[in-house]
Amino acid sequence: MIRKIITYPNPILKKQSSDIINFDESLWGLLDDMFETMKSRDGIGLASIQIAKPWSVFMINLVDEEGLQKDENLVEYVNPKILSSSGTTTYQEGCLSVPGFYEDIKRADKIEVEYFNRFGEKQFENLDGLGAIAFQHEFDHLQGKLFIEKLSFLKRKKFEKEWKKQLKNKKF
Ligand code: QAP
Ligand code: CO
Repeated sequence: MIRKIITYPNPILKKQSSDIINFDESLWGLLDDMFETMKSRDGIGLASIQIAKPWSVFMINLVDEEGLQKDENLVEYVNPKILSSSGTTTYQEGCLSVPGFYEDIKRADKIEVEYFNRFGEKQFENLDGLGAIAFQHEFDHLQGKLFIEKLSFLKRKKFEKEWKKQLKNKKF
């Protein structure tokens, strides 16, 4: 089922997500809905809180070398943790909860992570490039943080101005 994606400044987006305890049908149903919802909006990443469920879950579906987004490249992250990070990189980020706004964000370049898959099996991954950026962006959602909170004071002002204008135009 396609769910509604909540958008800034909905206060739900500021909630802390809680760890999954039972890897059962309720988790699988959530993950399936998230995938359907993310695909319907051409997203590459989605956290559970964006469909108003404060569970420690997100997914990432990057495009391959040919620029194709394939279902089999979907990775579901349950109860994720960042074990270590190094380097810095900058990327023009966007977010389905802040539609139409993109800005350069600085993050770690390489990360080592652990998480559980939907069956409760523990996994480890080393991420770099867009994978590392997407993981950190989604991980922030679990702490109730949006990428716009990482902007400089001036860039944040620019965002708030653009956002107000957009709201008035009733695009969303
Ligand atoms: C998070 O973002 C991310 O504004 C996922 O109008 C960000 O899927 C991962 C989207 C940066 C890696 C790098 C945004 C779609 C999708 C929009 C997304 C929009 C339509 C954002
Ligand atoms: Co986001």
